[in-house]
Amino acid sequence: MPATIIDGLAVAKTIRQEIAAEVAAIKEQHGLVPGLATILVGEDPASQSYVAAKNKTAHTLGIHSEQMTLPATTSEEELLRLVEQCNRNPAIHGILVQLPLPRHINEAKVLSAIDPAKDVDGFHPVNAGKMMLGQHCFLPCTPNGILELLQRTGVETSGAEVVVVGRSNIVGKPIANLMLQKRPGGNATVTICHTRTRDMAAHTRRADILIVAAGVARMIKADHIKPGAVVIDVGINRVGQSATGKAVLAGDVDFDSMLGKAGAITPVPGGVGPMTITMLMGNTLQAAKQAAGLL
Ligand code: L34
Repeated sequence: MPATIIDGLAVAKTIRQEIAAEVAAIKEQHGLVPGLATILVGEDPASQSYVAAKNKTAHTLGIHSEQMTLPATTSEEELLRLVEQCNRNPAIHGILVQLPLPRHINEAKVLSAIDPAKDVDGFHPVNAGKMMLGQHCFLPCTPNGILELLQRTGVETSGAEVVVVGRSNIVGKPIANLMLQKRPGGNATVTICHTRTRDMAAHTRRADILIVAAGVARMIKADHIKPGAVVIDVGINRVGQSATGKAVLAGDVDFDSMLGKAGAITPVPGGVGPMTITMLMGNTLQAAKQAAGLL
C-alpha cells in the first residue's frame, strides 16, 4: 500500500479556523485583540518569506501584527532596544525574532531579552526549562506543530520507538523531550541521532516514527526506514530555482523513494511548515489571554 501523505496544510487550515473563531470571540466578549510583533534582521530571502507568511496569517485570523524589519547592519544594542520596546508595549502580546540573526549579534542574548510572558516562540531559557520539566509554558512552534500533526492524524505515540535526526534547540532537542513526556502525544521511547552518531541507519530503521530535522536535502532514503514507518520531514532546503525564479524546495527526506515503503509521510512544502506558522498564532492567542487574565 502506498504511503499516506500527511496533509499539513489541511490540518493547519482546520486549526486556523479554530483560532480565528476564538480570536473573534475574545474580541467580542472582552474587546481583546491579540498582538504579534515579528522582528526580521537582514534580507535573507527564506526568512523574508517566512516572516511575511506569519504576518499574513495573523491578519487573516484577526490577530494584530506588526512587522519590524531592520537592516543586516543593525547592532545588537539596537535590536535589544527594540525588543525592550515590544516588551513594554501593551498592544503586543507576542514577540518573534526570526532566526538566524546576523553573525555579529548574540542570539542567546537577544532571545533572553524577550519577556518570557511574550515569548511565543518558546525559545527563552525560562520557557525551555519549563518545557523540559513538563510545566505549562509556550511550546516551540515547530515541535508543537509536529505533535498536533501526529495527534490529529491518529498516530499512536505511546510506547512507540521515535527516532529524531538532528539536535537543534529549535526542533531536535524539544521534540525529543516532548515525545518523551508523560502526556498525550508523548510516552514514546526516544532516540536522538546527530552528526557524530556511529551507525545512523541502524537507529532510524528501528523507528515507528522518524522525525528528521537535519538540514541536509534528501539525506534520508528508503533504506533508512522500516516498512510502515511514519516519517515527519522538518527540512526545508532550497535546492534550485524554477524557470520563473521561484525556489525549488526539498525536505531532508527523499520523498519519492519513501512512497512505496513508509506508512505515512509529510511532504515539503505542505507538511510541517504550515503547522509551525499556525502554532505561532495559537501561542499569540494564548499570550493575549494570559495577559488579560483569561487563562
Ligand atoms: N524565531 N525563527 C524563529 N521562529 C521560528 O519558528 C523559525 N522558523 C524556522 C526558521 N527561523 C525561525 C520558522 O518559522 C523555520 N520556519 C519556517 C516557517 C514556515 C515555513 C518554513 C519554515 C513554511 O511555511 N514553509 C512552507 C513553504 C514556504 C516556502 O515556499 O518557502 C511549507 O509548506 O513548508
